[in-house]
Amino acid sequence: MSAGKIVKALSGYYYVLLEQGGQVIQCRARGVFKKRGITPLVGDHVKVELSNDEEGTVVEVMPRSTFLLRPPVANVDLAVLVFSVTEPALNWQLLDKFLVHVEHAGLDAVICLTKTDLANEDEQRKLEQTKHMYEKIGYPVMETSARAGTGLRMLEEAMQGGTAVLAGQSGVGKSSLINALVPGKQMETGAISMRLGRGRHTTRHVELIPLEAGGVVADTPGFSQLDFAAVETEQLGSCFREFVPLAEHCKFRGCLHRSEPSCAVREAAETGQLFSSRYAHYELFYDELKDRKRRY
Ligand SMILES: Nc1nc2c(ncn2[C@@H]2O[C@H](COP(=O)(O)OP(=O)(O)OP(=O)(O)O)[C@@H](O)[C@H]2O)c(=O)[nH]1
Ligand SMILES: [Mg+2]
Ligand SMILES: [Zn+2]
Repeated sequence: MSAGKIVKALSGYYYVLLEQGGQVIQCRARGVFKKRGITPLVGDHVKVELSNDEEGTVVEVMPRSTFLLRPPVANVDLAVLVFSVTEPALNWQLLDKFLVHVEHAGLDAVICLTKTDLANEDEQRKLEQTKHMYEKIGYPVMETSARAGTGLRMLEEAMQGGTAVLAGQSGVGKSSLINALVPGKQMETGAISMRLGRGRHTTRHVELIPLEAGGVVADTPGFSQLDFAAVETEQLGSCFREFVPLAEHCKFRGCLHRSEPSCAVREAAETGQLFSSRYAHYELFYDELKDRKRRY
């Protein structure tokens, strides 16, 4: 048996980078995983049984430090939430939803705004508002353009040394960022009109790519729909970073920050100490979670 790490998953195959020797082996996963409801993920540390020099079977998945199901990756330290300033338009509601997922999974996050070369005046204003708001909340915000080659070093610095994942809607420019960052790497990228016309996503697999500065980054398929699979209503407040210190002053422990008396979070929202969109999205997601529970 050999130890390795899954660096790519595609069409039912797992590509495992062996710890010893450094070659990549094409593997199937042992059938028993499916029965147990375990899906090996890119980033997983695994044990493989080799059939020959090029093929093997994943027989064991080692415990994970972190994992995300959307995009599907394990053992990631940093989520880079990629949002373009245009095509598709920057959407704070979706950004807050991504942040809930990432906080819930216990990952660090940075926000990467892309395609800054395309921003018109309105979009430039929105970009600046976004930067102001999310940096105040505590997330680094980077401005990049793969086309113009700007902001890339800062992004690389944020990712270097660990395992990062690029997450974001289809067409925001995740693969283009990788191509601009990693010499010699050419991920497939897709023109917007074609993709939307056919409803297709350009990247369809997750892949770990080594960075020159050290560390790895995962390119992932884009998505726009995201549900709160694993989040409980009681946990939602703690996924809004800036609510956490306020919540200590709520009268009731386990306060849900909706209609409880003496709720420090709601009071902060009412007096303008919280960004209004953040509290509005909290309410929206809360109702979505409640609704989901009712349907079961
Ligand atoms: N002008 C401009 N266009 C960009 C930039 N980055 C990406 N694009 C274009 O946006 C389109 C989508 O880019 P991709 O890199 O394929 O987007 P993606 O996020 O990887 O999309 P999926 O793989 O479907 O998730 C392509 O036509 C790119 O050329 C940028 O910084 N500026
Ligand atoms: Mg892509
Ligand atoms: Zn409260």
